[in-house]
Amino acid sequence: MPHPASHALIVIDVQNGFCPGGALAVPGGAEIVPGINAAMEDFAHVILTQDWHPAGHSSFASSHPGRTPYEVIDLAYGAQVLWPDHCIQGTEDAAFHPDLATDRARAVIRKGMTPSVDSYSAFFENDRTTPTGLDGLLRTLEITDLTLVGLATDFCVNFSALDAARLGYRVRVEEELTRAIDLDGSLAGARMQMQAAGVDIV
Ligand code: VGL
Ligand code: ZN
Repeated sequence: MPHPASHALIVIDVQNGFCPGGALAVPGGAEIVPGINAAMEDFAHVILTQDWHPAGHSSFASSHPGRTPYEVIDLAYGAQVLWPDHCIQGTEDAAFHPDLATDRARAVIRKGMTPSVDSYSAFFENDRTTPTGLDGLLRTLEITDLTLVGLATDFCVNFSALDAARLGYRVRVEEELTRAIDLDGSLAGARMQMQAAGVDIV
């Protein structure tokens, strides 16, 4: 069923780096690609996000001597999980999954480009204040309703959904078209946070 033009599909980080074989592979990450391509047909507006880090990014464990991936450290803006080096600008790891129907996208929002700040959300960097520009794009297109799909449910999809709800959008997460990293219960935590924020998880 097609959605009205006020409704956009936001496809979060469906990149090689988050699919099996990638640097930060999410279990089953590639499985959601056909369903996302099919969902795109129902939307007038499709927007993709792309995790797009400079080499040596502060979210990489390799940038912090003595640290290993999945440790949590304190950065200037708060707690930060350290990740394996992933989605470095211009690499195959940062490219979209080859089967993703990227031709349908109106815009690609790149994030995580500030060397000292990570960015899970499609709207704001992890300092929760530096904008990516997505909110302005959606507002000028008079979009009020968002459906979120992609990777990973408990990080970039969750943070994007929470920011979208805070900004006043009606937000749906199509859980079948997401996959999670699930570190220490982060998926259950993400579901609770999204529900508390009024996000519709379907
Ligand atoms: C993501 C961890 C680090 C994500 C991106 O797309 O969920 N997670 N960078
Ligand atoms: Zn990242």
